[in-house]
Amino acid sequence: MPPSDVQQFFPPSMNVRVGDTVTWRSSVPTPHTVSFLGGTPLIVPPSLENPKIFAPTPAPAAGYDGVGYVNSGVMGVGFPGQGFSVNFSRAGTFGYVCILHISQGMGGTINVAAAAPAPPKTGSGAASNPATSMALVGVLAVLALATVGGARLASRRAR
Ligand SMILES: [Cu+2]
Repeated sequence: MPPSDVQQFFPPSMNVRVGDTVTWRSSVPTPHTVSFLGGTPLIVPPSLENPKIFAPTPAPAAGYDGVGYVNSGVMGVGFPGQGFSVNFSRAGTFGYVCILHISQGMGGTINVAAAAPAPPKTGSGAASNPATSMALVGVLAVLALATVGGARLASRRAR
């Protein structure tokens, strides 16, 4: 049996909170994208040569609210990007796809819950902005993975 190539994100869905940042990483040579269409039409043609797909379209600095096109650009070993991060500014369920493999159903979902309530004031004066702290401690690393010949799937959560 020849080596197979599994086109999927791992894990396929993730639960985070408003203010969290999700990072996708790829360590495989197969090109992939992490693309939130956010109500925009699918970019065609879905090819590596299409500059709208090849180049990153980062999320707004204030965070992604689920509206509009956000794209990692082509990621993978040998391609410009190996990682891509999106900070989420609004609660909701946001689907994303790999434009290059959308016909194979390669997609995922980020479920964004409301931000955690602020911790009680301690009076120490050292409390930081809860949203900022959440963004720093809430970084999740997700492998957007295709496997070739049984390469190990990996998922990492940094806290
Ligand atoms: Cu893909």
